[in-house]
Amino acid sequence: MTDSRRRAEISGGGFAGLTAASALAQMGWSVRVHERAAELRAEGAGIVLWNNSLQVLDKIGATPDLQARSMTPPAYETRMNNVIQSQETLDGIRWRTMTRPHLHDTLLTAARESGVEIIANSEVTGATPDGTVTFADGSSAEADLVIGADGVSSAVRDSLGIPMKRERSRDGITRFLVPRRKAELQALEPDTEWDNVIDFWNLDPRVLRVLYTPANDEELYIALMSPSADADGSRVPIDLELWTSVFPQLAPVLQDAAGIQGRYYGYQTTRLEHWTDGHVAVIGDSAHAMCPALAQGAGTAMQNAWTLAVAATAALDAGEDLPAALREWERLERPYTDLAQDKSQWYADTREMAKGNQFTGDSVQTALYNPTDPNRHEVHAA
Ligand code: FAD
Ligand code: 3HM
Repeated sequence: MTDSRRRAEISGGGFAGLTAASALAQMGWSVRVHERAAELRAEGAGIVLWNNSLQVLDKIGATPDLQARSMTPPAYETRMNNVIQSQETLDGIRWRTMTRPHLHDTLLTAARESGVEIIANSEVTGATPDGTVTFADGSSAEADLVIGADGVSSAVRDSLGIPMKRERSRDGITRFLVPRRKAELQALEPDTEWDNVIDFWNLDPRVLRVLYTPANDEELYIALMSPSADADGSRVPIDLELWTSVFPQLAPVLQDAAGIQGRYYGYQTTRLEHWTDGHVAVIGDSAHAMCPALAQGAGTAMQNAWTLAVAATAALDAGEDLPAALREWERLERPYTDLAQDKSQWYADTREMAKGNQFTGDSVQTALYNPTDPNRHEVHAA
């Protein structure tokens, strides 16, 4: 029997690709995800998600799984030279911290349970606007919708020749997952609430920052920031003596980090002239890699994955032209992502987050967005 369902071919089994896959499969599509790597797993350490992506996880049925191994810290605390600048309790804002492997496992489970076919060792080499996707083994496939969710070096995006601008910032970060060691930290600084996210900044005499983010009861995400021009600050494995001399209160967890190779990641922003071409759309880092200041790269990837699935399904249900519907999707949705990108880049360039009390106004607009609300464009003018 032939499969009469709509077909989607997705390049990339990261947060964007798996979210789009689950959404489309649940809307009745036949979906294949092609992942270049031999195994489906997440690189990196910890992650923060906000209302915009948590709403999408609700819709694809992944929330119970996610909740089981994630947390909402009591506050986002900012310190300068170890002096508290602010403790933002983020009242009324839904947010959660977790490890990246846990988020990825959660999305993989949702995709498998939704009937998505996930193919590892399958490298996409490109796509054409008519909905053809080509693979490294020389084969090709046709689809109603092709999604490029293949990250910052996207083959789908590059094969379409979409003009792109890339900007690099002066700072960057090395990320680690280490044991919490709460009792040891408490012994060093008994008055500290070690369940908080704590953003430890030092700007003078040297720019070094540790973003301390509990991910669950056992695991801690720490991100060590320094300018790329600072050879010792950006060295991997980390220079333990340097980091403990500036952050002695974090010595036990810095010691664990020093035992991990790590990779220094320079902040960058990429902007595309357009996100769609015919039957092809790009989402996530493929379309809009951003600085991590507002912790919205994956969040906007998942938000765009959901709204793309809804827009494509609605267009085909109504017998409308899909390429036109994809262009309209970009027009309506892109401003929310552009805002997060611009603001994150501004924070990365100015280091203004060090002042504390930054999660207000424009900085939380994307976090508060609800991509699953049919009236969202009236409620949240971008
Ligand atoms: P990726 O995660 O890069 O996934 C792309 C997938 O495609 C990979 O599995 C890759 O193997 C596969 N692939 C690539 N090429 C091909 C091909 N040709 N064929 C088939 N498969 C292919 N975001 C947040 O929301 N919150 C945070 O707290 C946060 N913190 C961050 C901290 C740092 C330091 C950094 C650097 C980023 C952070 N981000 C955060 C951003 C977030 O990590 C990314 O935006 C997100 O991972 C992008 O997901 P993606 O699925 O688009 O791309
Ligand atoms: C969660 C998070 N927030 C901010 C940064 C940053 O500014 O580098 C990184 C993060 O993982």
